[in-house]
Amino acid sequence: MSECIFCRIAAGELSADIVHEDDQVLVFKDITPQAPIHLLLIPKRHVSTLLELTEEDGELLTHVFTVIRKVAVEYGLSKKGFRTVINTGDEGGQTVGHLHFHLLGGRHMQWPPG
Ligand code: DGP
Repeated sequence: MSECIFCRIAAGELSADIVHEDDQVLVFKDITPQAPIHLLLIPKRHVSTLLELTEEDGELLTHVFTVIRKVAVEYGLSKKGFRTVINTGDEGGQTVGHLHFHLLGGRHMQWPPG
C-alpha cells in the first residue's frame, strides 16, 4: 500500500470529496479550505513535485489546465477570477509530496502571498 495520501485518494483507499475524475487526473475538495472554493487537482500517477516534470509530460500538463479551466467554469469562477497555485518543496510551502494544483476562488486574493 502506498504511503502517499494523494496516491491513496486516487486509488480509492482514502475518501475525498471528488468533483472530477478521469484516467489521468483527480480533482477533490481541500480538507482545510483557504477560500470558499478550494480544490486540489492531482495527476493520478505519482509525481513528487513540479521538479520531476519533463517535456514528456506536456500532454498531461495540457490536460491539467484544460480540467482546471473546466472546473473553474463549472464553479462559476470565470467572471470574477480565481487563483491557481503550485507549492514546491519546504520553502515553497509544499506539505504533501505528490504534485498538486490548488484552485482557489470565491474571495478576493491578496498579493504578495504569505
Ligand atoms: P500544500 O501545502 O501545497 O502541500 O497543500 C496540501 C493541501 O492538501 C493542503 O491544503 C491540505 C490538503 N490535504 C492534506 N491532506 C488531505 C487529505 O487527506 N484530504 C484532502 N482532501 N486534502 C488534504
